[in-house]
Amino acid sequence: MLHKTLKPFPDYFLWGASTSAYQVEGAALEDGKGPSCQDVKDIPEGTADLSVSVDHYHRYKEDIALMAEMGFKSYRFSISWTRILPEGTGEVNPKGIAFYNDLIDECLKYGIEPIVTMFHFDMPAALDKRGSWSVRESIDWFAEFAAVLFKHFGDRVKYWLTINEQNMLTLVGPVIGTMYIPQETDNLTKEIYQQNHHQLVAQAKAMQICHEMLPEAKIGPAPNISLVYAASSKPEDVLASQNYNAIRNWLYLDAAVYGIYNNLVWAYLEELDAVPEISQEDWDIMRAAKPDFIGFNYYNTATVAASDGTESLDPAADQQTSRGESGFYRGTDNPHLPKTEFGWEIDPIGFRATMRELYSRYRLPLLVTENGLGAYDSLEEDGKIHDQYRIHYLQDHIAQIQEAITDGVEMLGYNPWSAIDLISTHEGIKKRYGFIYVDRSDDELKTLKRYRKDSFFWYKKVIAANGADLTD
Ligand code: BGP
Repeated sequence: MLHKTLKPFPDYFLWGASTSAYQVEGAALEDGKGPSCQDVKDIPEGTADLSVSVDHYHRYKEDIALMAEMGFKSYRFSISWTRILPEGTGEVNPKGIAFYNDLIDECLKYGIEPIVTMFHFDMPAALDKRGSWSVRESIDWFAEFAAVLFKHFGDRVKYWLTINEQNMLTLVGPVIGTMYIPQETDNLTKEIYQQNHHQLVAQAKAMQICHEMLPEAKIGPAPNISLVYAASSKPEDVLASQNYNAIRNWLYLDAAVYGIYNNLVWAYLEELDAVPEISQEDWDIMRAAKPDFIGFNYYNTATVAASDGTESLDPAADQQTSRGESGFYRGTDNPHLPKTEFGWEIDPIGFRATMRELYSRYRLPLLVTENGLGAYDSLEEDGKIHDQYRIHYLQDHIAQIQEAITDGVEMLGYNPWSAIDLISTHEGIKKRYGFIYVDRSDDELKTLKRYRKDSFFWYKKVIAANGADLTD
């Protein structure tokens, strides 16, 4: 559809950006914080460890002042579970509560709406020792944590996100350092989908508790959604794209929104003898819960062809690189799309296609919780960072949000990754995403000084014009 006139961004549109606790805060074991799985994992060679990250824990005031200077209407950050409950359950750490109280108040001081992710890739190490998401108790652990958050921060936080990228935890958990693998298992797929099931129920419980405790608040999931294209118009390729769309995307949202398992995923799990154990109570909890909006992270689309029976899951595949599974789909490159320096395809039009599809399937407002370009940036001698490539990426994607709004999609906001440079999930700080540059490398902490990138000044202008001027 070629629109003659584009509809404007709504007045309430939440322009901002995102971070996550373990990637930005540092202070990994300070002020009573317990270790999370990220603090005890093996650090990929040549990448930064997470003990200091970019020191947001000590510099959040300066960082939020910079976000306010850009005109942010929202800041999406995650709360570290083990800063609040060092052992994952039980005793609350008052210093952890104090830190997030201060962070929230600092945002509100500038009129920045805090958007809080409850869980972003950082399972408490103490709970991993107790079986992590494998065991049913994990549903209660998460519900306990959720209630603590709502109790302490619910008077000021109106937007909540449950689990960041649950689909990536399930599909590529080992690459992002989050996968808990029990020592004895003869069917790893079943084990993974059992963990996934417990997360679905835990999320549903958290949504229910949120609505009971905070009737004014809004809560939603935050999966990584990439529309999956068929590699050709060959009918077998189209079926493969439906398979991977269901496995990668719809499983998570059909469960969150409708409390059901997607039928193609169910058939896939049956084929693999990996249907999880589901109690009647689980179904009841899932069906009773309903999100208020859908938060989603978008980096690019995926493309798949029919399986030729030889595919096996590539253990190095990450959130956005192609994969395949014998009998179901075969990941391919899309010859129409360019790639980033880190090998991720770039597809702004696919962003619009993804928003259209999401809205027509679920009819809930959409909040973009991540989108962005990971690149090698360089700090010039005059203190400038010329990240034109990032401006172009963001321009093209924001333009597609306006197309989607004109298509009739209800959009709540745009919170790209990331507000400030931080440590990537598995590629260190050399892969930068921020509007704010941080002076550190993977092996040296340097000054940790903050610098405004060219994209900082550009985004400030975009926000001031409420998206009506994207030019640089
Ligand atoms: C998402 C995660 C983020 C973030 C981002 C970029 O999958 O939610 O935590 O890191 O992707 O990914 P990466 O750091 O692997 O480049």
